[in-house]
Amino acid sequence: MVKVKSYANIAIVKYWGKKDAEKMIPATSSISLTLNDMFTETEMEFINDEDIKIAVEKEIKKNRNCEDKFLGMTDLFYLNGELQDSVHTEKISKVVDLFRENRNQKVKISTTNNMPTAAGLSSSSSGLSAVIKACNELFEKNYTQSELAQISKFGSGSSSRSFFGPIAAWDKDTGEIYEVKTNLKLAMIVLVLNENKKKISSRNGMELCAKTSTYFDEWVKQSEIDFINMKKYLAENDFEKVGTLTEENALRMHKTTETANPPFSYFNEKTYETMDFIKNLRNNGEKCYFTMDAGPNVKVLCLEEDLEKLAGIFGEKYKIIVSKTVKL
Ligand code: 2P0
Repeated sequence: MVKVKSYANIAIVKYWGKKDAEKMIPATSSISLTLNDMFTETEMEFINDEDIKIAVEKEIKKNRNCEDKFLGMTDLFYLNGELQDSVHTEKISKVVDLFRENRNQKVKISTTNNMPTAAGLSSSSSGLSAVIKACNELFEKNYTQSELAQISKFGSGSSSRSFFGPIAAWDKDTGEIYEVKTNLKLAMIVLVLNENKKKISSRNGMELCAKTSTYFDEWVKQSEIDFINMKKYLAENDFEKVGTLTEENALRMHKTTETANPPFSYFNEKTYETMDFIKNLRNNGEKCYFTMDAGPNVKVLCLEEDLEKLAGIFGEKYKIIVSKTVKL
């Protein structure tokens, strides 16, 4: 059995749209923070048909009338202790296929997230990258971090950035995934406004925006400038400019949802209130900036030195996850 740990990442320049879905070429280059306190732990081992039969029978006994959900399972996938149905398992099986020689090499994967799953808290980035790391060990491939990142993007684009930290970039033109250097010690506070699963997955959301948003071409053009500038501001250790651009880039990404057909939004009322709250704090001298992904939750970008103080302020009003970045 192998056991691995992988970290979630949150983008400060967003990946939103695919130029070529088959080759996994993103429409936009992206930059993210890899977070020390938002992670997935994954165990993986080889199993046989009998193991699958026993596990499925146990599940059916526990929960009658669910036989159909577990038909044709070829691997076992447990998420936070619960056996996942064949549809969810198949998604992970396809990722394992990138490593195994044939489907007779069956595996049991047990994964635990220390954060809510699929609420736009980037559990897919840590989850997928953890499966890739586990496969690398179980199938004894010895791939480098760069090679693993390149494989991981086929599981989920954002997961590829979790192989580098504290800051990672994914370049749309060269395809490279690499560490970005800065002397800034960045950190994040996730404000958990809603723990429910998101209504529109990132994959479907970005596809709809790329196909129908009247703002999409402009988003792609501006994002190219944002990517260059963000790298410059990080190299210059200019936190104010990094923060300001983080907010601007996030709002531009979300503008593509408002201008899609049909239009949609990942935000709720609390998201808007929270953005205002953060702006007010800033007007009062606090160094903090917001960003949002494919869900209503707000992530606060700050400096590590202000983490404790800001956690105190946000903790009074919100359920929070506080995280430094991790050096990989
Ligand atoms: C990001 N997101 O850069 C952006 C911002 C969400 C909003 O990458 O289709 O789950 O598997 O490549 O990686 C989430 O997208 O999508 C994401 P696929 P993924 O973090």
